Amino acid sequence: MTYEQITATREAGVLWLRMNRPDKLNALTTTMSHELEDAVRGAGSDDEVRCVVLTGEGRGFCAGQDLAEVSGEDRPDIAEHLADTYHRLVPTMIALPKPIVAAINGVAAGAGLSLALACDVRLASDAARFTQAFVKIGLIPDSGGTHLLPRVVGYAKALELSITGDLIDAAEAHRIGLVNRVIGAEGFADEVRTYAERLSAMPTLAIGETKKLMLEALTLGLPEALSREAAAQSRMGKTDDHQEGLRAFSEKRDPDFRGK
Ligand code: T3D
Repeated sequence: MTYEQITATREAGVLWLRMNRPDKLNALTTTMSHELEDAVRGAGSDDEVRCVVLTGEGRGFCAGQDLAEVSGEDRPDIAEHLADTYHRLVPTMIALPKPIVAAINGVAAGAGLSLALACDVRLASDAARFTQAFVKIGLIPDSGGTHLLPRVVGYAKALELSITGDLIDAAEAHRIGLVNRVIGAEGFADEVRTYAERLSAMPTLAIGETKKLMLEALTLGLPEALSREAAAQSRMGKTDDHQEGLRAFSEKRDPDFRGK
């Protein structure tokens, strides 16, 4: 699929989505948001895709909403703009029944940070920086920023980052649990590829179910969580990948999972 403001490239089982407005640190326009939504949605229904990587071209990951697009007298009401953009994209990313990895190559600000938070794993280059930039322009964290950040780093740190807008580096982001791993900028692309390829060779259906169950369990009591686990495990027990996992174990070899 060809897009204007992102590139989408499939390499083996990994779909690479690159936000592609490097001169503006990949600031998000409505077009880019719609293109990302389309690509992520497509990945969900494409059996060949078993992992998605979201990253940025150039020195930025994503500087958040393109402020030029939402400045001026004829700007739409912000709620309408959010409904048309991030409120479609972020839930689509979270509901993707496959792993999605944020490869944070540079600065992630505002809605750009929210996109990283909507991914399942965050790998950061040591050149990455992070800011809940919203407050610096008199706004509140949107695009899921009030919901996702406290779940990832805890309430106190999330609130502090959100009311100060402080820019933190990759080491601090790792210390507070905002990113899973920090990788030297030089080897970043290779390490992300290795990580994504590893995920793409895993039992994709089980990963999709795990994402869904864990998210649901955040608001469930134990009995209901156990009941949903049982229903999901019953489905997983009927998959080819489960049979392959059992065979591989007994034959003392690595499993060859197919995502089915
Ligand atoms: O209406 C609605 O929907 C509201 C929704 C809001 C959601 C949000 O995301 S609000 C938050 C929006 N983002 C920001 O406020 C961040 C603004 N950018 C910055 O604070 C800084 O650029 C960074 C800290 C991210 C990076 O700083 P630095 O020094 O590394 O880069 P720079 O020199 O500031 O930026 C490089 C270029 O990117 C520059 O363009 P130029 O002057 O070379 O032509 C800069 O203007 C442009 N750029 C950076 N961020 C944005 C942007 N252009 C448009 N929108 C941006 N968000």
